[in-house]
Amino acid sequence: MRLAPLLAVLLLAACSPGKPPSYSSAGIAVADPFSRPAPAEGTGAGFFSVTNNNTGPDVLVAVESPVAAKVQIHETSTANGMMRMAELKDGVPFKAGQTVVFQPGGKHVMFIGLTRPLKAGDRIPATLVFRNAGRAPIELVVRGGGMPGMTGHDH
Ligand SMILES: [Cu+2]
Repeated sequence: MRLAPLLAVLLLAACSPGKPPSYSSAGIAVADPFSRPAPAEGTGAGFFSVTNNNTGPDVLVAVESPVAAKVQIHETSTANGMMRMAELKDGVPFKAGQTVVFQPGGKHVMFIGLTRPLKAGDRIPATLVFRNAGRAPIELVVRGGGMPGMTGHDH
């Protein structure tokens, strides 16, 4: 019977103030959503890991946020020593039960034309829009320094 230790761990996690937030709605779980500081009218990025806990496949078709004029789903890749970003116009497919990690150097959300500065400690509202599961609202915590490797990229 492993239930008691598991409960203790869950309670501990829930009470720990430093724990990164996680969200779950419509069968979609989002862990540790975060962003980096960025100036108003600049470009910000969002990272998290997303799990499709539903029984069928799904597609993350869009991300919405009031903090930017435009929000796109991007993927960074390196070819011949050059780093480039491309918009994933068809979204990000998920199998049932699959977790996809959005992280620096890989898939990320791009906040283009920030309507306000993103400062460390801020929480940015955003909504992940899935083809089947629908809308999953989250908040990204702004933390850390600037975004090395993100400057100089033309959007
Ligand atoms: Cu990008």
